[in-house]
Amino acid sequence: MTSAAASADLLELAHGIAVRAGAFALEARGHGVSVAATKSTPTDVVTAVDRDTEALIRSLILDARPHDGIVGEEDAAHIGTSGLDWIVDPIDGTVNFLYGIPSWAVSIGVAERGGADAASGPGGIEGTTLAGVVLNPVSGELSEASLGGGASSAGRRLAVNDGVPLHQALVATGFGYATDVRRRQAEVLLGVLPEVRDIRRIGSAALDLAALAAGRLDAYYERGLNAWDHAAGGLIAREAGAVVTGPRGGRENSELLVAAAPGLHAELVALLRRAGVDA
Ligand code: LIP
Repeated sequence: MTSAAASADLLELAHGIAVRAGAFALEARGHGVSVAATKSTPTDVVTAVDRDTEALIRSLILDARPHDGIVGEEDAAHIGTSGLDWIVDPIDGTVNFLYGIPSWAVSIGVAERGGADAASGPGGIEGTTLAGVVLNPVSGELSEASLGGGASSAGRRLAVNDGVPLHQALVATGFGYATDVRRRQAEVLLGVLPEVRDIRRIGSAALDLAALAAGRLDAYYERGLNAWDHAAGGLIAREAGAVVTGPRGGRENSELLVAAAPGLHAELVALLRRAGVDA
């Protein structure tokens, strides 16, 4: 296992790369943005800025750490030999980015392959996340964490809201792109919405998890995420005191992610199970 000092060094590198990538994406957006291609559905879009920003992030990572691996949303996996993988979403909240809604993020996580946490399933982290950065380039808010080092933003320690009962909870969620998945997610929402304070759909898992860590949300759940959506934000939320789980209380993956302070997490898992989710 990598030492805390090494995790702190990885975090410092991820922080600097995220700042440079965020400035690049923000500047590029100022010149206009258009859809370069679609992926799983006609509404699952990618822009040239997504691709160019990921290319910049990849080059900065490999310049600094040429033997590391990279798993990114917009390009093929780069296989490394160091045992460390960088898990990158250059623009999380792509639709918000496309529409000019100021809620999108550069998300960069670093995970150590293997170990007890290795098995997480599709859309999960193959190993243990050591460092994570989530930057909203529009607001400038950067949230970050290293394993065991706590979570912070602008030097302020982050902590989830504790002691919030389910019926008082502000809960964020999100929806996939495929019609059948969205219909099922809406059915689950019918069981959740009447039982909580309210729902927020921000459009970026990374920003949802950073907001949870900062106490601007009480809980977050979503189904259908990719590893790059939640790698960094999941560590930030955990280091801020959240319990983060996936299906049947295991590790989060593409099937499910549930995150909240301990007491609320248990209540939300029970509610999701009543709504038919294998939480
Ligand atoms: C987004 C996720 C978000 C989800 C959106 C989308 P992308 O990732 O961060 O939580 O609800 O549908 O998948 O596609 O913008 O990188």
